Amino acid sequence: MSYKKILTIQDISCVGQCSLTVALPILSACGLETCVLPSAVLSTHTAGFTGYTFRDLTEDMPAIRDHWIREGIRFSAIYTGYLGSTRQIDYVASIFQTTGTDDCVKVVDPAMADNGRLYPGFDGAFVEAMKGLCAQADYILPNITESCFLTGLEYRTDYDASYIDEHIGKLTALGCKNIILTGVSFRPGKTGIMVVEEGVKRYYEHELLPNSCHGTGDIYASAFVGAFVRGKDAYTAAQIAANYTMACIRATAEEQDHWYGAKFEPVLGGLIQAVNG
Ligand code: PXL
Repeated sequence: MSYKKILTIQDISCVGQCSLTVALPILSACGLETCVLPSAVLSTHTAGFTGYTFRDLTEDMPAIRDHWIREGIRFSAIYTGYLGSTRQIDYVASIFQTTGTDDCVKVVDPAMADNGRLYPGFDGAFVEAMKGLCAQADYILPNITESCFLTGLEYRTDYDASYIDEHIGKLTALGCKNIILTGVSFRPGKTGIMVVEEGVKRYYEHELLPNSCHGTGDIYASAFVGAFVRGKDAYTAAQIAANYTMACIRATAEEQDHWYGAKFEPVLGGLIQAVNG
């Protein structure tokens, strides 16, 4: 295999098993040299903790980008997650344009919302800027809530295939090239991933586990990117990531107190096997 260098841009939540503390180990386990650009540093993530610190690193971004350009550093893939400010999105777009190899794969997880609501601190201006970034990506990984904010569609928990087709139509109209829509559930007890690549739709349905954990969107996106950049096709990478995420949720279910994240570490071995299989 050619050794791939990937850049991931998302926050460091010092405690909470999400964003960079998840992406870095997962991408490394997938066999990728992983470089990071922290978008912000928080004492914890924002879902369930109160009084967390938040340092926005927007101001550091242009100097970091310019140093990489001077050093001739180029990435085979760039994957973005939770970003720290609306203004930062312009810097991320310029990092796409200036630090990618000619065939750089750009993946955007528009990590900004879940369960029908934006995360604390995000607003309409951020959503507008995120639409532009999604249009520049090769692959986007929204959940249904994020897709609602990107497309203006109403958030629903009960829907049929035509609702999902509307999402895909509107995301495509925004300029999104390939879409991995997560948390798509057509029947009780099941959920899945709708993969739309070059206009071709494929659905991977799997069990809906009774417990859900914070941070599984980041686990899913990181495992998808890891498998995809290692050469799996998008549908296979989507399956590998879904199976791994389920293993993480199962590993977490045993401990009631572990409410703030998913125990992704003990089941990394299964992901490594799947990616190398
Ligand atoms: O998992 C997404 C995420 C990432 N980073 C921070 C968050 C969240 C979700 O709440 O708060 C800081």
